[in-house]
Amino acid sequence: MADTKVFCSSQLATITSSAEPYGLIENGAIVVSDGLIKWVGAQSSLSEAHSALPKQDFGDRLITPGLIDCHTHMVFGGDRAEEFEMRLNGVSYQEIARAGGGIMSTVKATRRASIEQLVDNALPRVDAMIAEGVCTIEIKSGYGLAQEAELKMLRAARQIAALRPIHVKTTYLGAHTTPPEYAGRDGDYITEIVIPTLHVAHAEGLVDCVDGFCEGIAFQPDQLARVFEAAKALGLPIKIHAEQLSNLGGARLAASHGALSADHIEYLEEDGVVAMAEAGTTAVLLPGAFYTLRETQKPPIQALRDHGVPMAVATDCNPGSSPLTSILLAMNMSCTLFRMTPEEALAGVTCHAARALGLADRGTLAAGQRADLAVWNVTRPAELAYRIGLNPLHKRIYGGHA
Ligand code: DI6
Ligand code: FE
Repeated sequence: MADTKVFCSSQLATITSSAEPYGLIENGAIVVSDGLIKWVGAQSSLSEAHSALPKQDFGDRLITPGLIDCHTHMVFGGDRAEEFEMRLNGVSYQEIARAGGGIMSTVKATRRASIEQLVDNALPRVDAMIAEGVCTIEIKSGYGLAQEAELKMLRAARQIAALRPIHVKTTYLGAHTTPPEYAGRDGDYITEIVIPTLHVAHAEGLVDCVDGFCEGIAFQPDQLARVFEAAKALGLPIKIHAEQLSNLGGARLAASHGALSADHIEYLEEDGVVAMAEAGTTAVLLPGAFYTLRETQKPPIQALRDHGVPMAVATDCNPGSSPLTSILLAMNMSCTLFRMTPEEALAGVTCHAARALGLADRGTLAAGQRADLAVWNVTRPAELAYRIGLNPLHKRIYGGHA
């Protein structure tokens, strides 16, 4: 029992389904051995052997699972602050896009950047996440839109995992939008770039999941279906950006392919919710993009609840529609803008975020889970979603290491 210890505190939010909200355990203890949780319960129920172990008592604090940001585009070149300023000085988004700005300006900057620059630019964002107790992040490609540039983004994401104590799950988003060299030839872009690049990236071990943007300004469902078939042939899970600006039936399509998640979904209707429920597809809600784009159509939270679709919450960290690196602010926004409860918000960045990434080994405090924990200076779990702009993290415990 060399590397076995006990963490104690006055409250554990286990995020397991128990009679208590948040799966709360008062005066709780977590026995950790070799990076895994061995036992969770009340301190008064610790076995004699466990009671004799080294103990770290966090006193009057709250322990939650380490947080998970299950949807980010944190690797990219340049930034879009200038466009933000232009828009607020009266230039329209369309005018900016016609002048080569918008998402294409990020594609240009990403293609120009070296892998070292991409990593260096992303690390402060990753560090901001770590400072808020995040232990797992997803990072998408999708600003390269050409083979080498997409591979560069995915390699940068893998390098980040080697440079920081954080788990990184990579998602290949070659089907983010069609680059200018394929203008008007979306189908050819999928055939000639998206699918061949997926094969090369997969062969290099760079892809954990495959995503696509289903939208009038991006790809149609039948085009993404080809990408999903290619992913399935490689044994890779899929997810989708769907129903963000309009309803093209993207979530239904993704559910029919057994997608892990459908993300954004402001314009999702009941049939799509039902399809997701039947397929076990998680809803990923991205209030940072809703806020930045000043969207008014809210995702169908009540229908998702009624049909038992698990709801995750993420930052969507990207330079255009969600320049957000705070998972705590995403939680707050999910409550204030979408009317989720603080309990749903916390489940959304822990157990349901894990589910959106296909990870069964994290996201709750339970025996067998990874010992990724966050210790907070708060007296009740609702404070995590309630505060705006205060970081109450006391300590992050990653793989059992405080
Ligand atoms: N939805 C979004 O909101 C971002 N990508 C996507 O599929 C936009 C990305 C950008 O504007 O750079
Ligand atoms: Fe996104």
